[in-house]
Amino acid sequence: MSRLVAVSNRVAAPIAGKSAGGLAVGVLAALRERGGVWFGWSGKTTARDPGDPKLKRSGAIEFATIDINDRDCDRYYNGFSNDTLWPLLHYMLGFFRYSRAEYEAYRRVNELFAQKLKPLLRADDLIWVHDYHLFLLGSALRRMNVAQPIGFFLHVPFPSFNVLRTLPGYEHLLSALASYDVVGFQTEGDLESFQDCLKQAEIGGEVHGDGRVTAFGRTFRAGAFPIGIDVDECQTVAVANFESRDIRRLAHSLRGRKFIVGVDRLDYSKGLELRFRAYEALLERYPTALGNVVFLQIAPPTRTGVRAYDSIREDLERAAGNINGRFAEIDWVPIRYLNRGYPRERLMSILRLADVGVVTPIRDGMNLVAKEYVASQDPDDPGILVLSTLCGAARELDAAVLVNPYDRQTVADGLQSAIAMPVAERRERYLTMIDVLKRNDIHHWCRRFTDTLQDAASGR
Ligand code: GDG
Repeated sequence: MSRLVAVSNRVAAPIAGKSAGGLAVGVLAALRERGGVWFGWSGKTTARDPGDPKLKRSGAIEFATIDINDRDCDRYYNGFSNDTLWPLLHYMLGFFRYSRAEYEAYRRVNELFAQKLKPLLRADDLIWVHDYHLFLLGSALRRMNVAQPIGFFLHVPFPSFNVLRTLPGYEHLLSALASYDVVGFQTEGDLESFQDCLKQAEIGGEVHGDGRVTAFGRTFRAGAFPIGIDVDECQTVAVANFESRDIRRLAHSLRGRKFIVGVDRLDYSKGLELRFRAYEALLERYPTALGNVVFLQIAPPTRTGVRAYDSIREDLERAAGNINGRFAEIDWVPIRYLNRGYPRERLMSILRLADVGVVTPIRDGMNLVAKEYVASQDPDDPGILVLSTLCGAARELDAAVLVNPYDRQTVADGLQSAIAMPVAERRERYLTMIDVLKRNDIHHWCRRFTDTLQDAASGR
């Protein structure tokens, strides 16, 4: 079997359970099974030449990390990746900014990744590039005559052409994608958007019926590969920590009240303020909820230093303060808002404890928390998932209570119906969803992508 070389902007620290972020969780689980190399940025910057990658082995995974040049790092990461591409790909043009200097830095960092990765490669490697920070890596590697199979997986949505063309030079991104042997998306909808972009007159691409597309003089595969989770790991961890002191303390503090939980990186795409307002609507519309429901939102900060992320933190603190000020009693606080990360084991047990998992992004490629919430439940007395129709996971988890996150009344009604749902219906919905999760777990996702990549490259 070929060696798998995964490449992403950041690599997870080789310590289990420390990472907050879907890409890291997914790639780590995939590499744990198969072994291989994980190449990416160390998180540090340097004023000098970054030198050779630092290598560190942990079990079956070899971590290879490089520093990035001072002058490019901020423009590449906070700038083009997170202030330009992230809002663009999430259809959130209100946050979109563009600077050519930032794009140039992005291009140079993609070149740097290629230069530093190339010497580590073996002839029979499969290279799997992850996410929007590295759209240009495949083309940079090809220019350096790297002939190994290279696949690309986009963890976030792919927008429609009318949104994509907001980006000056969007053609360069599309043409860079044509350097890969396989380009993978989370959902059929994202795939269709991509195919539609290629078919535009100015691109002149062609979509063949067999999963192949032709554009920019190259024929390659494009497909939907919805990412899964490690269902067994999730269940095991959730159960193993359920009796820990922390979880018992949490359970005790609830005093038999219904418990709603949300876990999201602090990101404007996750719809947190709307969610808080929907919870407020629940308290307004359903007097039985007053004093009888607790909502815990865990939101570890990410991308601190990017303007939009600093202000969302303030907005949320204000909203939580408002709602608590309005409804709290001396022995009950409606929202517990925790602005920090937790170890994975604790998180999975908290999910298991919750009667309702609320996952209401306003746009999300997939959303692993939705899947983890379902997987962590007790099959005899499962909680129920309230899920946004605007995330990729809604396609597979259509037995959840589906809501449009922009409509606070609908979300409030969804929360209430989840709280009041009889156990027989909860079990039925759980069985439907757990079955989907087991059939398309993280191992299946990894195998499907790498098999397609191997196959595409051998037919090249
Ligand atoms: C991107 C796409 C796509 C969260 N807080 C903590 C923590 N987490 C873990 C969760 C989950 C992961 O981070 C978050 O994954 P999501 O999928 O929900 O969201 P993104 O980070 O935006 O992920 C997304 C994903 O990539 C995979 O393709 O689904 O659409 O945006 O696993 O449990 N983990 C720990 N402490 C925390 O406080 N340890």
